[in-house]
Order: sequence, then C-alpha cells, then structure tokens
Amino acid sequence: MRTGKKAATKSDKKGLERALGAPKAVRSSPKDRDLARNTKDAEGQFLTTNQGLRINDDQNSLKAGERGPSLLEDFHLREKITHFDHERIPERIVHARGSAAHGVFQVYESMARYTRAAFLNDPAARTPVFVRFSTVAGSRGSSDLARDVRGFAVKFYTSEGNFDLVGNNMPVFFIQDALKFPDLVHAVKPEPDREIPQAASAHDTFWDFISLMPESAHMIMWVMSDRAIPRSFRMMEGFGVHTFRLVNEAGESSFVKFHWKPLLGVHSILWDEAQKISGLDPDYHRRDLWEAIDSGAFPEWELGVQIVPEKDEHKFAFDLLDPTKLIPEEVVPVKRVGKLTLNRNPDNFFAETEQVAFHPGHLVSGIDFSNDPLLQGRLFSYTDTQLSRLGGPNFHEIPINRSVAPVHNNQRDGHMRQEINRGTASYQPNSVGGGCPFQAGRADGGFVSHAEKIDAHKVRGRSKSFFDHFSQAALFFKSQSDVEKEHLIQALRFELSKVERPEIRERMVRVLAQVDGGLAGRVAEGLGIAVPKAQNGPLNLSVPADGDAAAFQPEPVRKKILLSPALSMANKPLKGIQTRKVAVLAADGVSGSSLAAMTEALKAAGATPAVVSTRVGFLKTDTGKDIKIDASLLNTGSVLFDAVCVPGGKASVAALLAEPRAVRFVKEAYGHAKAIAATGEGMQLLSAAGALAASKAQAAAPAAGIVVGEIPKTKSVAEAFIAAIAAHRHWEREEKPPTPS
Ligand code: HDE
Repeated sequence: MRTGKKAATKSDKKGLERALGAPKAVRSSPKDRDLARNTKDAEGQFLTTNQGLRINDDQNSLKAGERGPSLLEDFHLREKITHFDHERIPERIVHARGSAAHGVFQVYESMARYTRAAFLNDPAARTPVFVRFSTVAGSRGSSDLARDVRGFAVKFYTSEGNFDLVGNNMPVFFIQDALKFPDLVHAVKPEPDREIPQAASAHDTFWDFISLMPESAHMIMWVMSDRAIPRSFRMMEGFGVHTFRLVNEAGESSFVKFHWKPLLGVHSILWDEAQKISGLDPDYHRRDLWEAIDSGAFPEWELGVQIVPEKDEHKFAFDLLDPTKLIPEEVVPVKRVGKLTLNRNPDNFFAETEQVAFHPGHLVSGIDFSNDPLLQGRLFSYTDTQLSRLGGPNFHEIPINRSVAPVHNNQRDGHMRQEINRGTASYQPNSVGGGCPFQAGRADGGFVSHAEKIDAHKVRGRSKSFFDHFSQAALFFKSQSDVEKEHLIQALRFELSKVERPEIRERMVRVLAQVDGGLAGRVAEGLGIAVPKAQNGPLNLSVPADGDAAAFQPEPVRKKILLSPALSMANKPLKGIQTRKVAVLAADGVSGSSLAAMTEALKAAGATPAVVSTRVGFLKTDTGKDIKIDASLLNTGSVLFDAVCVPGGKASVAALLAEPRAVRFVKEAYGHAKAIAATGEGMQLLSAAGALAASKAQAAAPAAGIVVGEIPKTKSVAEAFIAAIAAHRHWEREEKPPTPS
C-alpha cells in the first residue's frame, strides 16, 4: 500500500538519523530555518486528502448554491473536521506538561567491569537519545514555573534495544511503596470538587496527605527547596532515584544509583520570580530549551554512577531499597562515566514529545532492577498507562518509540498495527518458520535476569530498615547554605499559608519539628501558630493498619547526621555565562560605543544580550546608528533575564528615567540579587532604582554584583559584569524576606 510504504521509509530514515547521532549546529538565519522547518515534508507537494486525492479548493465547503446549505457529500470537509475532532489524546495522568529534545550519549571509557550493556562498553558508540523534561502535577497547558518535581526521562536507542532511564531532578521520592502513588497524586492534583488549584501543591489535600505520611519528610525538603524552581532544564541535575543493578559478563552484580550532572552548573530562580514568570512567559523552560538548541548551544550532562558492591548492601545507615533515601556523595562518590548532548529539537511536538512512551522496565542486558518496592510497582504502571493514552498495544511502533535494534517476535495485530507480518509462523516453537525467531542465549546478548536468591514469606508489610524518615531530611536541611535554608522556610510558609484547615498546618509543623526544631519554629512563626518544641517521641499520625500502628509508623529512628555539602547548590561549581540572558536597557540617544562594546563582550562570553526599550522597532544611537529592539518594557520583565545593564547616553537614560517600568525593572533585578551594570549616565537609573547610592563617593563602592564605570571604561565594566553574572546571584544583597518588589 502506498501510504504504508511511505511511512516505513520515513521512519527508517528517522532511525538512521538517530543512529548517526548529532547533526551539525544550525547556524543559518532564523528566516531560513523557519522555511526549512516549515516546508520539510511538503515542499513542492500538492494538498491531498488522507487517501492521496489532490484537493482543488481548501477554502470553501461544498454547497447547494453559493448561499445554500452544505452538502453531506463533501468528503473533504468531513475528513478534515473528523480528524480535527480527534486531534487530542488523553494527557499523561502525571508529567503531562513536558518538553523534549533529541541527542546523543557516549561513554568515556568501557564500564565492562560492572556491566555488559553494549552502549556502556564501547567509548566509540554514539547512542541516539530522546529526552523529555516535565513538571508532575500540572496539566499540559500549565505553567513551567510551578513549584514541583521535574521529570528527567531519557530514552537510549541502543544497539541492543531501548533503555529508558525515567528519573527526576530530585534523588528521592515522596513514598516508599507504589501502593501509595494514586493517593499521593490524588492529593496533589486540583481538589476534586472545584478543580483548584492548577499545578500547585499549596492546598489542603496535598498537605493533609503529607502531614500524615512522615516518610515524605525528606522529599518535602527537596520540593520546598529552590531545586523545585530550576532556572532551566539545562541547569538541573537528574537522578534515577531507585537503586538499580549493573551486571557484568560474568554475571556479577553491583548496585548503582544513576545521576545526571549538567555542565552549565546547577541553578534555580526565586519563588517571587517563578510567580511572575508564570504570567509573563509560562513557556519559559520550554522556550529556553528550544532556543538554546536552535542556536547551537547544545545542553550537556555527564552521566554519573554511584556503585556499591553487592557485598556492601547492608553497610549503610539506611536501606538501599528505600526510595526516600539517597547515598550521600561524600560516602560513595559519583563517578562521571559519559556525556549526554541534546542537539536537535523535535520536528513535531505531538508526534515526538507527546507520543513518546517511557518505561522504567525498558532495560538492556547488563542493567537490572533492585527490589525497591516503588520501582517494582512502576514496572506495571507504564505499559498500562500507554494502553489508554496511546490507544492500544502497538505504541512501540510509533516512530519515536521504535527500537533501532530489529524487533522480531510473535506479537500480532491490535489497534493501529503498522507492521505487515508475513508468513504463517506466529507462534513458538514452530517448524513452519524454521523455528524463527530464535531465543537468544546469554552469549548472543539474550537478557537474563540476575539470579537473586529469594526465600521469603509472602507478606503485606514494610521492612523496619525503611523506618527512619527524618535523618536524611535533617541532613538535607542542615547541609543547605543560610540563603537556601531561608528560601526553604519561606516556601513552607507560603505553601502552608494557603492551607485553609488549621489542624493540617499544625500537624505539618509538628512533622517539621521532627526534622529540625529551628525550621519548625520559623515556619510556625510565619503561620502565626505556636512554636512546637523539637519532638523526639512517636508522631502517632498514621491510620492504624489492623491495630499494628507501631509497625506501620514507629518511633523515629535517629541516625548520626553528618553534613553533605553536595546537597547544596551553593557548593556546585560555577560554569561561566554561556546562554545567560542579559537585558540591555536603552532608548534613542544611547551611547552607541558603550552599547556595542558591552553587547560584543557579552556575546564573546557566550551570553545572549537583548535590547529592551520603551517600545519595539529600532532605536537610534547617539551617532545615528539604527539598533534593533528585541523587547519592550511592556512585553517583557526583569524576571526573564539573568542580568541587566544600562549603557550611558543622556537622552536614552532620560527616557528610561521617565518610564516607571524601567526603574522597576532595575529595582526588581536588584532585589532578586542579579548582576547589574551601568556606564556613564546609566548609573542614574541604578540610583533611581535604589541599586546604587546617589552620592558619587558611595557609588564608588557599589554593592556586590553591581558594576559601574564611565563610558570609555565599558570594556573593563563588561569584564567585571561577566564575572558577576557567572556568580549567578549575589545573595548578600537579597532582602529578607527575599521578594522585595
Ligand atoms: Fe512515574 N509515571 N510513576 N515516576 N514518571 C508516569 O507514565 C508511576 C515515579 C516519571 O516524560 C506515567 O507515560 C507510578 C518515580 C517520569 O513521558 C505513569 C509510580 C519517578 C515520567 C507513572 C511513579 C517517576 C513519569 C504517566 C510509583 C522518578 C514522565 C505517563 C510507583 C524516578 C515520563 C506515563 C515522560 C510518568 C506512574 C513514580 C518518573 C502513570 C505508578 C519514583 C519522569 O505510568
């Protein structure tokens, strides 16, 4: 069949493209890129129906006379509208809002000592990948800036089949047992009576559930930290969360935790910014990822592994199978073993980002599961959800989900089957097909489950080794910088202040007291409730399970708490200003030389400067040169930029001073502790915004991250400005509470 043949050829090409890996950076003009993108499939083609019939008129439906009724016979109208009526599929029950990109993964050196997985054994192998980032709670159309966990799902199209590493940007999870997942998700989703609030955990049902589930204490520390509001997908870590197994050629197994370490550093924004960005640009993260890849600034992460020999399984103060625990990097260092580069945007959001189907059970030989009860439950869920989301059992045939390794089995038919299976052998063993397809022995790469010895009673229960819910929560809180602790306290105050039932707030503060007395006290203060004493006694919060409350919710076990500097973003190395966005505030009469020197220096350092003015169009410099304006003070805001600079020029600065939005722009950037620079008269705008003392003497020693100088000194101002942007934020001048504007 013609259409069938065409589809197969196209997807073969896709597979090949993926197999070949990284295409070159696209450097042509935006207009050329647009045209190339938009005409990709249709250049020189006639418009047709889905049956291939050429359409003669796509503007008018078929009518009985020009002013008469439409005719049912109009097959083109019916086909077009029927297709449109069915253009939506159910959104993901969780992780509905996502953005994705293609890329490539390459291991630095063979990991054969630990795993037989081919893509981790051959440093020459460039494995194509598709990576989808997501928020968890919100619907498809919700803001990117919700305070939420971010999904970090990677599909490796390896030569031995697809391997999906379906992780998050936080290394632990809310619950220990898959059985509680529907409860968690029901609690966080909009409340069922009013469908409020969207993409937010700040409401009664979420905190009701959390306050009754002490095992979520550690995850709550992460979600209330700035990790839940990343600056960019490109600047967040990723984690496999569960402990997995690596298995080598000899069948020896080690435990492993997977990490992704971003080469741009780990950075977040402030909650005040997040709320404002949700209004100004709810697609902020999606746009950021797309634009970076489109401009050739390919995001990169290193794959890290923490490997624990099987014999050391029980040497930790916690259970390796408990997904509410992490292995501190100071205890087992993260070894960086390979690099992931995202280098191509999807061609079609629906076909790729929406239809991609991840599954933690998509494994390759050399990687295996642990008995983490959360992971075990996930193994069932992901196929099940695709059956309703993607409409049937053949979702693996959708191009984005296809393995590049050949697929041969006796599965047949079903909704939307693409493959035309030939012959009569659809069973095994068979003789009519020569016994094909054959089972693969271990030597042929056949997957053999790790032969773990299990000899146990069948129980519905939880190991006591899972019962310490607070030591790692405390470890996390104590390991944060003072600024991070303050943000976490403010986040808890914000969230719990939105809870309407006082008893839920109080119960939650009592849970926090188990983590850290000081933390609980500060949160309680913000809620206007009594400051609880740090408690070490049993919480007794749980719903008893057949009178066995003690086993279900035991006394908190306190383990020795060390500090883990790796848990603080403040201790992550700074990585320059690559792809950072800098607003250049300017109007007619701006100093052309200062503007040019500043923007050139920023571009040379890899940043993206954008001219922001009182209107759109073009502005004229003091020497009459036309400069394109990228955004107006009306359609953008300081929260969309990492830094601000104000080049001198008398008329330009006078115009900005007369525009309250310009003053607010700088004031807000100052309050958000961003780097700010000014040359010549530009300093006046900083003074008007309270970012620089008005007196000359005081202005000579500006606050941290503020860089000023006269116009001829623009080059050295730019150098210091670049260093200030690289520091990400200058917290010492962040007002307390940190949202001043
Ligand atoms: Fe998921 N999860 N999950 N999850 N998850 C889904 O699968 C589920 C969990 C994660 O970009 C769903 O295709 C259960 C942990 C990501 O397409 C669903 C449990 C972690 C994504 C599902 C968990 C994740 C999902 C919804 C507890 C981090 C988005 C749509 C047992 C390690 C993947 C879909 C994408 C998506 C179930 C817990 C990560 C319903 C039952 C822990 C990144 O199958």
